[in-house]
Amino acid sequence: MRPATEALIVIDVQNDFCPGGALAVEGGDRIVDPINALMGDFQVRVLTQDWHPAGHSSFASQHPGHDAFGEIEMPYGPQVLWPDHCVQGSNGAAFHPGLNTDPADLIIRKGFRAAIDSYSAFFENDHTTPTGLEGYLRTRGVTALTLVGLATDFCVNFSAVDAAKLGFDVTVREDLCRAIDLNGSLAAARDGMRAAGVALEA
Ligand code: VGL
Ligand code: ZN
Repeated sequence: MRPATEALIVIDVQNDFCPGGALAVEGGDRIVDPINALMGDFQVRVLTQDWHPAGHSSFASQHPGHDAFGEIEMPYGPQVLWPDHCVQGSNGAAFHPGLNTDPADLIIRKGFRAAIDSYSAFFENDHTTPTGLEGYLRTRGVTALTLVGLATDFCVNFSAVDAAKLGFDVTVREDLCRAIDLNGSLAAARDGMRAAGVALEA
């Protein structure tokens, strides 16, 4: 058993990011069972849930003339446009049915503000609006994080880099993540995580 100073953060293991979902990540469902098993090793377990209102500004459907997986400039910087996904209350936003959510101490939702996306579990895409997760972990005395989930190159990556910048000791278990890999985004994410001091383990 890991000490109480270590938390497992399970990122966005939701139907829409699994095969058959709106923004399916290849093999996304294959990480579910081993993540369930890994939860047994940690005393502190947090799940995140991508949780967008219908018509969210990250959806390509809201930007006439723009296609999904293209990029636009938002007031807070560049934003990839996505197919409609993880709409609050939809089956796509639900956790994968095989994920054991009972051991979770905290489920944190993100991306619920219509005008701003939130890849990271710590900050929205303006890199300044906090989600509150930092305070939760610090007040529980957590100093080290292991991250798993979907997708490696977006929400896992942004969460890992933010956590490292905040001073947490961060490990990403790449074998328990799967990537979208858009125009080299996986390689860039791996470089960025390493540069931020994140340990990549397979
Ligand atoms: C994610 C794209 C859009 C993720 C969430 O969980 O990696 N990616 N929303
Ligand atoms: Zn999203």
